[in-house]
Amino acid sequence: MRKIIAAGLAALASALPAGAEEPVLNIYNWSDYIAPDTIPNFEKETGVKVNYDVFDSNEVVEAKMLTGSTNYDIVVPSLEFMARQAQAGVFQQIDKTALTNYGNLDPKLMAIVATNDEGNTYGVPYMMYTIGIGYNRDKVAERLGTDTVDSWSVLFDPEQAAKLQSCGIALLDSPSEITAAALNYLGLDPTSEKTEDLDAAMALLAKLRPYVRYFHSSQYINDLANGDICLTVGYSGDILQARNRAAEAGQGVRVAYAIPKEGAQVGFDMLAIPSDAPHPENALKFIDYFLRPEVSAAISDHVFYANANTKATPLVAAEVREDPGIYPAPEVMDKLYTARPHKQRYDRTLTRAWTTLKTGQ
Ligand code: N2P
Repeated sequence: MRKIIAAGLAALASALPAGAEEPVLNIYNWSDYIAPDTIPNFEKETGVKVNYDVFDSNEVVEAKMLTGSTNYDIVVPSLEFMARQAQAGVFQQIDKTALTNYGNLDPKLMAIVATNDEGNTYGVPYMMYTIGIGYNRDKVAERLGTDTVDSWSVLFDPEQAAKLQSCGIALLDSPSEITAAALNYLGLDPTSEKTEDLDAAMALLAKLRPYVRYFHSSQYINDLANGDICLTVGYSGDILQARNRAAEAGQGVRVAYAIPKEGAQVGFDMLAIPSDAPHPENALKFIDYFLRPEVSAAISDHVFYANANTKATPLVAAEVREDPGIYPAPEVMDKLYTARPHKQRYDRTLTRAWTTLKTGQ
């Protein structure tokens, strides 16, 4: 039996044109980050079978990528993480000549991306996000006397955080992003790697720590939607998905998203192809498919994140395109900061400090 299968496979392999890839594509993307028909439509059109895995943390992806041999063809790290991994040789250069829709990308956003990926060499922007505050309007109003949050002080002022403890505060399990928010609140450079700045950020977070129910980077979507927590630091679109789920459930839970007035992080998640990807041609095929305006627009409509495709913008549903939490106004954009790739040594120190913060030891 095994021999027959082997012979069959050999016949199949020789039937494929020389150099052609088997029709398979292995994608590793963030959870809650794609439209339901994106993959099925691609499979139908190309005959390529997609294996789709998800994650919710850059740190987890980075550990895997640096170990190598992941078998993935497309991974979607955030830009500053992709940049670091690219320096370590993890990704191959994007063959832009294979991407007929590359010209749809917004030159202004591509210039911002290029500050961390010189020449836009290693990645194609998938979606843009901000990191802000998601909250339950009524539970916050009961405790703080207003149903509108506009400042990081709801967290970083221990008196306010203490009042919200009973209804549940969550934080992203993301050392880089939460520390940057703390640095920014303190008026320090959110990309600082100075020891004294990290100490100050950790001291601020330590004051908040007793009031935090959990650290997790995706669970808050359901918890906010169900009213099980009342405040989280999270990713823009995920919080807006929570708002949407809450509205659909019709139980009267009102969720809102705030980009606080002190500023917040803006970032890009990047489609990147590992150096050892088994199916790099199929990866490019998928990226080019994604760059079609209607494909990018359908994803934005579903996940509430902005894409970087100018031709897609008019196709995005008005309620999404006009939501300032998804496509921030220019004056808000001016207050946002981007992250930079960490140096190895800082990264180790940060990871240690983060573990200490979470476990209290
Ligand atoms: C998707 C989260 C993507 C934004 N759930 C964070 N990179």
